[in-house]
Amino acid sequence: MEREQALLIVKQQLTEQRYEHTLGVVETAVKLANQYGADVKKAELAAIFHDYAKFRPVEEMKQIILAQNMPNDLLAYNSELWHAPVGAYLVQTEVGINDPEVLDAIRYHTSGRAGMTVLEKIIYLADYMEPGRRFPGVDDVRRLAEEDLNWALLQAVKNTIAFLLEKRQLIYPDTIHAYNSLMREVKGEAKQ
Ligand code: DGI
Ligand code: FE
Ligand code: FE
Repeated sequence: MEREQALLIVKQQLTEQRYEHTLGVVETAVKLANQYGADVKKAELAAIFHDYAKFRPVEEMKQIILAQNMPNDLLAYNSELWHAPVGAYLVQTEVGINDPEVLDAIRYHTSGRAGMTVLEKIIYLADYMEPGRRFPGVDDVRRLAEEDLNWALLQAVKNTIAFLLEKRQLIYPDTIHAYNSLMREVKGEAKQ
């Protein structure tokens, strides 16, 4: 699917502000894909659609998680997590995108997971550090991203976990698994 057509489709699903965020994620993801040798077209498509389900009603997302046999432990954690797997499903069924790598990048863009692909890492990181994001620590992550994808992502995941701890929120296990897996990667140990 062409960029302009994809952007028109997603624009209808989002607020103006969320659409601007999406354009920032696209710009950042394309840059990271060029830098780290990922498929630029896939990065662009995943970035365009990563928040496709962001504004679906919680009840609709819940029904999709149950009906599609998604990990139902999701329902025991923050509903902020749900738009990612539900988005992957809706982008496939409503938009007709079938590339499993693109769909996985959307599916894991919020939680992360163990053994993330380069494309998944790029989308997580682009979502975290696009130019419109302004929170403490984001500039450190932007600097790290110029040098090393894994270190930048590790810092972003660490900041996210610290933020959740500070707010006394639950932490979804895949986020912890992402952290452990990246830590093993940067330490040069076997991936797990
Ligand atoms: O959709 P966005 O706002 O662009 O960003 P996102 O998809 O990364 O959603 C982030 C929100 O999800 C963020 O405010 C933190 C929240 N969240 C809640 N529980 C968890 C979580 N994020 C992670 N990584 N893990 C959690 O367990
Ligand atoms: Fe999101
Ligand atoms: Fe986002």
